[in-house]
Amino acid sequence: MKTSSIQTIHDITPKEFKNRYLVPQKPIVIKGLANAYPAGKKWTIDYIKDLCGSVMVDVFDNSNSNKGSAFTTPDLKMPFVEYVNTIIENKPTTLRMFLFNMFKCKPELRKDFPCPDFFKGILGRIGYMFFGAKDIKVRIHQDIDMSNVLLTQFYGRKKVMLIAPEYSDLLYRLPFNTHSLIDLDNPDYEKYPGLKYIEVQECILEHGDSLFMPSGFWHYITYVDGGFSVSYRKLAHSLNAKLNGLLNLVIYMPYDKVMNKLQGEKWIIKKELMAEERANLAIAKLKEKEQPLEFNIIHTEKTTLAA
Ligand SMILES: O=C(O)CCC(=O)C(=O)O
Repeated sequence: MKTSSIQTIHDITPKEFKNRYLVPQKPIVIKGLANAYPAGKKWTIDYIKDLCGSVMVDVFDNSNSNKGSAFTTPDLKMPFVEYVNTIIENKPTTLRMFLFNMFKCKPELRKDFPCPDFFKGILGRIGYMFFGAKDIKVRIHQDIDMSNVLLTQFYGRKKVMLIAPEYSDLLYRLPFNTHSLIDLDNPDYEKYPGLKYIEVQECILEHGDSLFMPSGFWHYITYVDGGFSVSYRKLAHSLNAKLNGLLNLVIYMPYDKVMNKLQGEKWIIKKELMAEERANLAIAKLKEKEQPLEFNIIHTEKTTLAA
């Protein structure tokens, strides 16, 4: 596994974003982007708590591993204020909130942080909030609709690890969904040898920073502190990714859900075996590519010695 840091910049124009990052599908951190908007100062955790405190929110339990399939049904419902207090007080919890549709709940928030110009598109009006306590991990996944994502941090720090979609087979992607069972914090190279070949790009987001996650990029997130962020989405740039997103939503995810219901653990084992086969094939292809090079070196050395 090779690791590098995601490039950081301080400013960006729509043209630069399109040419340097969106079209080549390259991740980038834009430092302090939110500070150019009223939300940069205004959206403290207490402000959000006071504004949305009485709203009943869906909460998901990370300890309910939901092995190999998407979290779709919340484990609990509670007043927002109750959940946010666990973050503010830094209390340990396995509960997190994701895909909280903030603008539906409080439309007045939109003017404080509208979708930045360079990221505008037909999905630009959908803003989701994500909340988590210190040390919460967001398991490695791709977003099911394969959209591009702009994730902006407003409170606390978050470590994000990204892996390009071309490594999906080597990451042991489970068929029919967008998850993998590998643990990037403790990569088990014996069980998952494909991990030796993947490249991870990482960053730590602090207050106001925005991360562009290109379409289909795998992400694994650790809440360094309790905190919250907001994401905007933009349709995938390539037709292929758009089509994959659509297939995930209308065919693969519903099929996976039905099979989970019908076969339970058996279905997961089948998917794991399929993931392993795909990874072994990808490893064999990589080795095949390396071989002619080794052969050439040995061959050249022998010819030189003979001369
Ligand atoms: O920050 C989080 O809690 C999760 C973010 C995420 O997975 C996403 O934006 O797709």
